Amino acid sequence: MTTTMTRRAVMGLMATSAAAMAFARPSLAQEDTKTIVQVNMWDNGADQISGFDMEHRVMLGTPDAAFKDDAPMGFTPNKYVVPHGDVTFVATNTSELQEHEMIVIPIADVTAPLPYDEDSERLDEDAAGAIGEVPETKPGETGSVTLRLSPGTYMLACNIAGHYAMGMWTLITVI
Ligand SMILES: [Cu+2]
Repeated sequence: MTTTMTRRAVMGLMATSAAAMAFARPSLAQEDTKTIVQVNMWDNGADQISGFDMEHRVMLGTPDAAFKDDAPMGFTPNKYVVPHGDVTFVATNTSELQEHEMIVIPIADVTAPLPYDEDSERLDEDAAGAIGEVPETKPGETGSVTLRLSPGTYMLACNIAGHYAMGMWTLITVI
C-alpha cells in the first residue's frame, strides 16, 4: 500500500515538472526575445545595373545563383543568425538612384526556385508565402517591420521589377 502510493506520488511529481518545463521554455523565449537586425539595401549604380544580363537571373534554387557575389544590388544585414521571437528589421536604402523594398519569405527548401513571373520580372509574393515587408523606400530613407519568427530559414528579397533576378536577396537563419 505505502509503496504504491509513493510510486504514484513520484510519478505525479515527474509528470508535473515535465509539463512545466515543456510550457515554460517556448513561452519564455517567444516573449522575451527581441532582436533588431539592421539591413543595408544597396545597389552599385546605374552602369552595373544596366550591364546585368537578364538571361542569367540570379535566383534561389537556380544554377545562376552561383554568381550571386557579382550581383549589382543586394541586402547586407548586420546579423545572419538571429534567435526566434520578435525580430525588428530596420532597413536603410543606401542607393543613390532608386527605391528598394524588403519582403520576408520563409524558405522550406533552399534548392527549390520560388514562384516567379518572367513577364513582370517579379516574385509571386502570395504563392511564395511572404509574411511581411518594409515597403518601397526612397534613397537615403529607412523603414522597419517587426515579425514574430519561428526557427528556420528566411529570405529577404526586393520585389521591385527585376531586382530579385539581379540578385537582390539574401538568406538568414532563425534559431
Ligand atoms: Cu530593389
